[in-house]
Amino acid sequence: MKKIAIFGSTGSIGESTLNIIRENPDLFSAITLVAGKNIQKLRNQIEEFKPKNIYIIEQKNAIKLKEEYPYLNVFYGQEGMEKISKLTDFDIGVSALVGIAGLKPTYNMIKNGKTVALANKEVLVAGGELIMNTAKQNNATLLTVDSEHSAIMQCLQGEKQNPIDKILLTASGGPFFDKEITDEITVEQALNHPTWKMGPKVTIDSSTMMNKGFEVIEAKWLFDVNPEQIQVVVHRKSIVHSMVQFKDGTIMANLGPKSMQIPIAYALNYPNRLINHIEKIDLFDIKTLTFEKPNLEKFQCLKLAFEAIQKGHSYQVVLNAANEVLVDAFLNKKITYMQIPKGIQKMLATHKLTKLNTVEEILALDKKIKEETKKMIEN
Ligand code: MN3
Repeated sequence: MKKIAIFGSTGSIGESTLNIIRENPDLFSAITLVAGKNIQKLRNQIEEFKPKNIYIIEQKNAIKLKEEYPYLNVFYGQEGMEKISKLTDFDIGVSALVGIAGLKPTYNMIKNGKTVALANKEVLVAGGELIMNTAKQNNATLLTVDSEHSAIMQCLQGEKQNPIDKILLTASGGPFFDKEITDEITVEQALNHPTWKMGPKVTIDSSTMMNKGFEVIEAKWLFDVNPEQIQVVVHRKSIVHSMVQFKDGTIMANLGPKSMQIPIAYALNYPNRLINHIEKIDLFDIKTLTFEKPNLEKFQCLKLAFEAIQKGHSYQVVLNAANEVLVDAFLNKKITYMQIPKGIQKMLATHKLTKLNTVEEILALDKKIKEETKKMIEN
């Protein structure tokens, strides 16, 4: 029986993880549930999954839950997050908190040499170099539940001795792949993603292809390749989840249904596959698969992500922080669509490479860039 600690249990990755635990009660249990503000959802999860440790942000909610469930270890606030992420009573930690807030708790788990299933993008985009070094030093295992990276991980299974020639990272292309990108693009148009239903920030990142840029950065760190070895391949049907090309010309591809539950289950039960009830794909229904090259002049955000990799780790922190503030400003109709890449470019241009040795240094740079980006938008 594997004990799972879920950081972000009330979000969509958290719920999918609990789904898998629910369907496989003899294989998994949820020992730790970390939620944000949604006390009622957390309460339902406590009733059903009987965890040992829980976290909720606000103290008053923590007090309530302690009264209702006196046998639970209840944590809250920043200090509570430090403590709960340093517990070692679990087998796999699922890192699915939203935003940069996920970085420190994930770092703590890795520092303790634990196995972590990564869903939070910031952990590698902002934490890249530090996270990978810390994992190596402490013998921690990093698994990923991002569908593309899970696909790559699966393509690399049993291929340790074979160097990678290229990673072929697939992308759906978003709503504007076949359209022109102009300043007239509205929030509503950008939020209308053709294949995936996601939160507003990620949906905008998908439309600008910044989401793919972040995934290029993740792939660079996870699989230890150079940016020239990563080719983004636009594949509109999202049937191929990514591929690896080897030096002999062989391409290994991972195909399957569009369901987050599959990569999550693969990480939880790694390296074994779990049986599920998800509808299988029928190749005769699909008939054709298409692959296209993204235009980096059109998708400036993707180009900027490649630039940030070339320039080094601290540039990736800047890219992520500036993007977050600019996307928020676009969603609140303070800036136009094209001002997102323009703003990021400005922030990258004024940055100088700095060595980031601790999580605190990364968080400080993140904060500084966010403040500067806000100031830039106001002017
Ligand atoms: Mn993905």
